[in-house]
Amino acid sequence: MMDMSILIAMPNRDQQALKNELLAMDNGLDVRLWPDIGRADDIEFAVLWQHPEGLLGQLHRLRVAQSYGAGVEGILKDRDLRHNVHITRVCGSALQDSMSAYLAERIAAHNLPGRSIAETRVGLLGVGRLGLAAAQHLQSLGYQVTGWRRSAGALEGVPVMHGGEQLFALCADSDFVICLLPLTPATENMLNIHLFNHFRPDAWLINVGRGAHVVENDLIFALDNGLLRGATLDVTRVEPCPAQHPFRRHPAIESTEHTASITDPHEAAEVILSNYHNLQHSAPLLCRVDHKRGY
Ligand code: NDP
Ligand code: OXD
Repeated sequence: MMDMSILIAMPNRDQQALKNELLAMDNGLDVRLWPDIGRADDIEFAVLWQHPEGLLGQLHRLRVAQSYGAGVEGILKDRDLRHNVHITRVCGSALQDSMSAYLAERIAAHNLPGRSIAETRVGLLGVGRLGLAAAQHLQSLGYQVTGWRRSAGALEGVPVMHGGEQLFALCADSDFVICLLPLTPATENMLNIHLFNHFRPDAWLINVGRGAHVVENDLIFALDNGLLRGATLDVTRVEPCPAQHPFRRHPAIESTEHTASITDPHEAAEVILSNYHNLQHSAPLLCRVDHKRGY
């Protein structure tokens, strides 16, 4: 069997650290770091995060585009992505645990004095790998958690709702609304004035999905007009959020710098290596993404 090359193209992340992790697991790998991609036709597997424009168009033999994070919108929006390229992403306990801990911390920091944990209702939009783990963690701490998802199916141990009407009902009934959705055409701009109109005035929004889930002016209007109490934003449309942005000086907005859950290079390397071997053996890939669904 021919070995293939792995390209790491993530200009804003520590490419070398990931290469070191991969080589520590298998020192026979041919791992290339962007921009030194060598012969493009050797590359069948690419690890991408905010990858440079035009790169995918050069990789004619690419078979797997592996995101270095949980989100894949940066890969899917690339017009050079071919439909026969498998998309995979990082998933695992390090990513989940860090997200769950972040959410528990921010909820505790912003809960109302006198409201007990057992009385506190959390509405979690998106109960996939990260959302379900967070829901279970928050439940274990004693919070009342209800999830909201695309499909109608139930989830073991966590009550779930779905569909537009139920989304409004869930927000109307939640002290904290958390967005842990992937960014897709269906979820973009979903945190808008129509939704904020259904929030409780003392509700707190936590957005850890993507900045483009939020209609920014709608959020500011909603906060200024008492439709909700405040918001924690880990993600913004432009990152880092510019110093002059109105979110920066809004008294009811707390910002964190996309740090809710940061990919652990070791966990990422384990997924990448498994997928690299699975690809060679025509075995099912881990943490696959559906092109059409967008997540
Ligand atoms: P998953 O793909 O595992 O789960 C996605 C969830 O969102 C599923 O429950 C899915 O529903 C639901 N969903 C998708 N589309 C819709 C829709 N149109 N309406 C209702 N529900 C929908 O994703 P992960 O849990 O792994 O990650 C979620 C996102 O978290 C990532 O895409 C990324 O944007 C963000 N993230 C942020 C980080 C940070 O540090 N801020 C770190 C890591 C990720 P169903 O169950 O029915 O399929
Ligand atoms: C991710 C992220 O998608 O860090 O993993 O946002």
